[in-house]
Amino acid sequence: METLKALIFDVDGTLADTERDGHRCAFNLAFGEHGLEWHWDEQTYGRLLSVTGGKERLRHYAEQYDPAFFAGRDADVLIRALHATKTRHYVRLAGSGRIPLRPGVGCLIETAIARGLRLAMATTTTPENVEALLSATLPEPVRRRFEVIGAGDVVAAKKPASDIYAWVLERLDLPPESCLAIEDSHNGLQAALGAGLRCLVTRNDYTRNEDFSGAWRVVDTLEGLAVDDL
Ligand code: XBP
Ligand code: MG
Repeated sequence: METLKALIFDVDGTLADTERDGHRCAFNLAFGEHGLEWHWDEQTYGRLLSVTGGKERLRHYAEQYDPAFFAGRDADVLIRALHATKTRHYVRLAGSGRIPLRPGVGCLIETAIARGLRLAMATTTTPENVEALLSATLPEPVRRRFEVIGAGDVVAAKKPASDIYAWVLERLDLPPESCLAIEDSHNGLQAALGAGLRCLVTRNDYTRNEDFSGAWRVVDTLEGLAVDDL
């Protein structure tokens, strides 16, 4: 096995339970602000997570459950406006510090830095969201160590497509064999595997029963994980 040189972290569901406690709440606040009677409870949102990307998820929901929403209007404009409101709410929620890192995440990041590993992120979410979450949860000298952050629409095809990992690997200028991806979901795992990466999966309440075939290891928490074992 090649020497490990970098860790590439997914954000949502991996660093923190942002889906349930952040994105879902922000979507619901946006629905209220736009006068929509939509509401995504925890269970409904769990099902909607199979569609990655907030704009893509909104479009899917409207097409499936409220097709009249688009009648005679420009769907792209509507989705973009709704999503911009959602992002504003998410940034405020995440920025307030009420979404903590999952257990073991901060420690793993700090130990990785101490061992000289390079750090990056590969996520489907909007860049402002990453910035808000990191600012509220990690000290600035630690945040600075993430040298590549691949987020949102920098690639056309979101996870489970491997494009975002390919984008990050290219900027790290490293082959996939010398990196480890850390993901929480089936879609994220597929994206990492598609880019040739070894992938550690840290499951959460939303993803516990998903198919993680092909993962290097599957754990329920990053707590107690030794960098030397990666
Ligand atoms: C995360 C997502 C994101 C968030 C919403 O997937 O699917 O879409 O739910 O973010 P992953 P935006 O953890 O696999 O990267 O609304 O900013 O798109
Ligand atoms: Mg995720």
